[in-house]
Amino acid sequence: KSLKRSIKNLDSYTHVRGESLYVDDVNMRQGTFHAVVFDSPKAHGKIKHIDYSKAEALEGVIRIFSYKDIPGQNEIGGIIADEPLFAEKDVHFWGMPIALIVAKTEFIARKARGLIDIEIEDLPVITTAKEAKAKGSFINAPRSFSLGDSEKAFTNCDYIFEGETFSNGQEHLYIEAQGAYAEPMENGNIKITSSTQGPTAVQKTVARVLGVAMHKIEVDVTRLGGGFGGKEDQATPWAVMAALATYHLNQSVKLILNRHDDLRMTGKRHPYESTYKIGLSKDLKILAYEAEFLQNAGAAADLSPAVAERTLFHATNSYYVPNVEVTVASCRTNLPPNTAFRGFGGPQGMFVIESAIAKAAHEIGVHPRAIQEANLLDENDTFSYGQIAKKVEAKNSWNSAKSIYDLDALEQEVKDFNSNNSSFKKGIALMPICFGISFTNTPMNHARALVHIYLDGSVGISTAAVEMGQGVNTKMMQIAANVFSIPIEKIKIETTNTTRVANTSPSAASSTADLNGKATLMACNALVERLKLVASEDLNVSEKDITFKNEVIYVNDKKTDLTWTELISKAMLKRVALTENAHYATPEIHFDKTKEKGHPFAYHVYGTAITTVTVDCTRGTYEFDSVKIVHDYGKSMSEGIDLGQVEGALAQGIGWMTMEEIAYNEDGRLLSNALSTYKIPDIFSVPKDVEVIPVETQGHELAILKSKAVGEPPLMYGIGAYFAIQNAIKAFNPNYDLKFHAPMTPEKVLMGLYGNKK
Ligand code: LUZ
Ligand code: MOS
Repeated sequence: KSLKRSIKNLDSYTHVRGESLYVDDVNMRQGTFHAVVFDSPKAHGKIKHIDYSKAEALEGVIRIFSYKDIPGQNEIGGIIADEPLFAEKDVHFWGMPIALIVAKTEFIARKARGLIDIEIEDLPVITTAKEAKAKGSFINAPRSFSLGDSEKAFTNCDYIFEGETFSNGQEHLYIEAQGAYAEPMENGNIKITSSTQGPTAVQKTVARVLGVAMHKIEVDVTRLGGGFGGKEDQATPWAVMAALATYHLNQSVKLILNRHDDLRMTGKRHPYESTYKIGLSKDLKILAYEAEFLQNAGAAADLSPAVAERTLFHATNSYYVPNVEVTVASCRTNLPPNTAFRGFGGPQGMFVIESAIAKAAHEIGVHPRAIQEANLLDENDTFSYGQIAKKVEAKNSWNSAKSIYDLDALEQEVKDFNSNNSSFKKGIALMPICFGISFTNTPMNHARALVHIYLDGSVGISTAAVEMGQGVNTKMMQIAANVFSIPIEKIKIETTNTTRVANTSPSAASSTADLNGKATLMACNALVERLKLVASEDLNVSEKDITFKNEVIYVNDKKTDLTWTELISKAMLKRVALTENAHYATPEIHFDKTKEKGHPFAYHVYGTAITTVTVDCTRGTYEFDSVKIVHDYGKSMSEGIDLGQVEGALAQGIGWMTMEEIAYNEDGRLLSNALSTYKIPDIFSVPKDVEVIPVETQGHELAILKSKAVGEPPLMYGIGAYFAIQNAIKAFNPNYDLKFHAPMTPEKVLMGLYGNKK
């Protein structure tokens, strides 16, 4: 059987015609109401008084809902129950929802919001993780991973360096803002169309807040206009609010945040303030590494403890370090609860060890890549969390990148350019990555698929996979088309719906195609086995000799007259089930949180990026000349889609490291609250040349069809952008006192070029 690997993302056809359906495109019932959220205008305080009377009196306002209208629990926290849907007595962040205004039109609801009077008594505001730590304000107890004995190892080091780093948050900026549409069904049942990565999370939380059983709540998702982690947990409150209004009013309610509301009310990637201590031998081996990560969790736990955990898992990136002691603390502040964002704490951890390496290289007087290269992971090395590294591609991808792209020549070009130019300088940096694939919370690694073959031979597939632009639906179709050997046009991926596939994990952790794809594969294989039995009776041959090829049944590789469609008809007449439900749970993985040891990841994804940048030393601006990547796809099942994931993730990673600057003032108000003050990479700021070459690997049995997970790992290639710029600054200002404070905006480049001298 041959898989068509060069396939395009099939969603692109309806995208370019403007026909793809999002929440805002749902056909509305007559009389649908529209809702707007009233949120806190202070980051921390006691609510003294709220006067809704003027808003309620506005013509067209139906009703305003607050915590008093919640029939079940006023609680939406997932990992920790510490987050109310609506504020009760106090507010904990600027943008915290207080009430929902429901009106005949969105315009009226918005106008009513401006008529609400609120009086808040100010309480002290914490905006940084360091302040939170100083005040003992934490989400939960800190966690540590350790390997060997770092304290002892430091006594044997020839070099020891310590320092601090900061990496800022990042706004998800999905094109489709958060939103949901709730409809009343019979008997108090509610159907919700939601822009969520986690339909079950929405269903469970709606049931909890309304105090009803989960079976009364149906959640349906066609696709998202982007998620990036921002809709793993934080799509839930808006769906719950719409459902609450529907519950009371017995009418459909639409709630879609506009961009300003979305930016202000939702959490982002976690900013981290960290300290490190790195110890090396004369031959540049990292003998010991310690780090303390202070995670700015915001005002509620959300997914922060899980994000923090992943920071520890990736604290040593793709290096083997024999003695490690790393600790992370989730610090409670008065920012909107920060949440999942592509990489999920991994990038923040990797930035710190790359900073430590850059610092060590600068002080010792070698190129950072000498240290990177001397410490790359090998087969059978141990990660600090106990997993033994297998099928390691760290050195393979590194060496391939060096030779395929002729690193010596690239470095020589940079050197020559720098000796011939005084007001422009080039910098080059290598960035190896190693990212663990699986939800770090082992029980979440499962999925189901429900596959129907209809009596005309067409196929419908339901899974938990949420299509958010990553092309997972196309991958599911490829899997079924390959197993059944029928054209992709005969396969439809149904919406993601909690009544067809229940109790699901969110589409996250780069694992959606692996988990749901494996379940789909199992269901399709079971159907094929059943159909072979029917064919063997019909053709009077052994089922072992039967294969399916291009919609025709073959016996011992010889074509028969029996077609796929006829076989399905025959199976129907024989009363054979043409539906299969399969369950997949990743084998082999386990983790013991009491020991912080185990085998949490199905496998790891590797790769290396070479980034070259030119810095304008008059203006502090920069342009990326090229990013040249060798990436470990395993055996990519959809080359175009996977390349798109690498390119998109790279741009997003570069944005985080260089230009995307989240700013809150000391009162906790978001200053970067519009696209005029928050810049993401556009066509003018992405690298002029991006090359991605697959490293030759065999893939992994636990990856779907040996095609490795691709969603998150390549984001971390973007970290190379920071260090490429830093190397260019060093070429201009050799006395530059290295700072590790991302993003590297042009302002910071200028300070590096002309200030910060030792
Ligand atoms: N979400 C989650 C994730 O709940 N657990 C994870 O381990 C994870 N990893 C990456 C992205 N999202
Ligand atoms: Mo995610 S950061 O929702 O995989």
